Amino acid sequence: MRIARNHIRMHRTIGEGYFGLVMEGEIYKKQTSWTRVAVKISKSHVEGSISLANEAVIMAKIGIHENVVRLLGVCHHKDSLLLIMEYAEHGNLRSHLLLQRNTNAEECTHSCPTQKAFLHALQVAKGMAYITSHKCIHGDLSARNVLVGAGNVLKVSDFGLAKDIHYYEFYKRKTPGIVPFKWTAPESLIDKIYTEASDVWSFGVLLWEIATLGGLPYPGVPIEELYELLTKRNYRMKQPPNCSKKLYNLMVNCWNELPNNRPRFSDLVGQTQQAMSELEKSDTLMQDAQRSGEVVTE
Ligand code: ACK
Repeated sequence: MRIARNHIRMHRTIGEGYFGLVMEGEIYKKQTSWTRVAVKISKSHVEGSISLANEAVIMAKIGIHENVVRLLGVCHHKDSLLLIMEYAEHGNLRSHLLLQRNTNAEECTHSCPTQKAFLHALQVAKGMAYITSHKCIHGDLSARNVLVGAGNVLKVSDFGLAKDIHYYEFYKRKTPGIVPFKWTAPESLIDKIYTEASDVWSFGVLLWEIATLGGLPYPGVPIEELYELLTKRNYRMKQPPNCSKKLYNLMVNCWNELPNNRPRFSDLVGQTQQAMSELEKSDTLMQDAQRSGEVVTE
C-alpha cells in the first residue's frame, strides 16, 4: 500500500544502520486518529535504497503473522523510500533480554527461566515457520533482529538480507557484503549457500542468546579462529550455566553439521510446544504435591 507523505509524521530517530534510519512516527488512519508506527528511511545512496526496496518486497510477499513485523505501507519521498512498519514498543529482543539481567547476581552468569526461554523460542519458531512457508530465507536471524511488541509478543524483523527462493530451493550469495559471522551456518560461510537450514542454524544461536539473557555468542573465542573452528573442527558452544538440557539439545540439533539433519522450523514449533506443555504438567504436579503436603519446599 502506498502512503501519502502528508499522512506520515516522524518524531524521533530510534535506530541507525547501513541502509539508513529508523524513526518513530505516526500515520493517519481514515476516520480514526493517528497510529504509532516505525518508519525505515533509506540513505540516499543506491545500495541503501535497493536493500530497503528488497525488504519491502519480501515483507509484502510474506504477509501478516503475529510473530512477524508487519509492513503497513511504503512512501516515495524525494530521493528516499520510506518503509512504514507496525511499531514494536519494547525494542529489540537482545536489549530486552539484557534488561532482565539481575545486576545483583552473585556469580556473573545470567540465565533465562526455562519456561520463558521456551516461550520466546516458540514465538520466533512460529514466525520463522511462516516466513519459510512463503519460500523466503531471512539470512540474518538473531536476537537484535527480533522485536518485542505489546504484551511481549516477539516479532521477527529486519529483512534487509532476506531472499525470495520461490524458484530455487536455496540462494547463493554472489556479492561480498556484511555477514553476521557468529550467526552464520558453516555451509553459508564456505559456499555462500543460504537455505531454511541455514536460518535454523542461526535460530540455534538465537536460542543461546535467549538462554544467556543476551550473551554474545562464542565468548572467549577470537573471531579470526571461529571460521576454522566451525568449518573444520566441528566446534560448538557449551551448555550455558542453568540452561535446561532440553533447550540445549534443541540448539545442538540446529547446529548439526549436515543441513538436512537439522530440524525444520515446523518441527521446532512442535518441539517447543511439547517442551512447554511438559513443563506446565510438572509444575502442576509439583503444586498439587505441595498442596497435599507431600513436598516440603523449605
Ligand atoms: O532496540 P531498538 O529500539 O529496536 O533499536 C533498533 C533500531 O530500530 C534499529 O533497527 C528499532 N526498530 C526497528 N524497527 C522497529 C519497529 N518496527 N518498531 C520499533 N522499533 C524498531 C530497533
